[in-house]
Amino acid sequence: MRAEPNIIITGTPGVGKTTHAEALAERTGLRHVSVNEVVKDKGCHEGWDEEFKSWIVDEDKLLDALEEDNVKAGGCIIDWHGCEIFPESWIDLVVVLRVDSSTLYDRLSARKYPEAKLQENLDSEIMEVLLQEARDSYDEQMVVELTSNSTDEMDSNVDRIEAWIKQWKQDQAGDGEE
Ligand code: DAT
Repeated sequence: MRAEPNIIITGTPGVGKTTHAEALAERTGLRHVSVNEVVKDKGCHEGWDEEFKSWIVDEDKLLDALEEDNVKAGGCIIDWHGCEIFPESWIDLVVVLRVDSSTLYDRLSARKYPEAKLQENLDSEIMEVLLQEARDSYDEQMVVELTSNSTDEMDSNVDRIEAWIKQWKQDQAGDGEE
């Protein structure tokens, strides 16, 4: 039983996961867990992929590191371009952020992604790979798809998730009293 929920913010690189997670952490006091940073800092990888300029993640090591960090106790906003590795029992809500292709192209170009990596991520967004992964891995009611093309959309997403957290806590408190 968790006193505070665990929320995954997932989606293709560039959709706005980090920006959303940081805004939510600031507003709610929940902890932003950047999985990319855990992978890097705790060495949860099998080396560096030069073509894709990214770490080759060792999922077992990553889960061990998150377990050691007591993530399953709750109160975490988990930010990663994947969600299927987390046990369903750890998670209360999965937010999948989506963007239009042209917006994603601009954001990933600004990051100077190599061509192959940029194209792969654009394809992944068009094919709804992360949305499908979330739907395959979690109960349908736990998965929410939100668009993140503009700052207005981001503000409204953050409001909505904050309201969801408040409601979740009220529900938990209510359950405890019965
Ligand atoms: P991610 O963590 O998914 O890779 P990010 O949070 O680093 O994405 O955002 C990538 C860039 O896009 C960054 O410059 C901030 C900008 N951005 C993200 N979400 C946005 C939104 N809803 N409206 C406008 N800009 C956004």
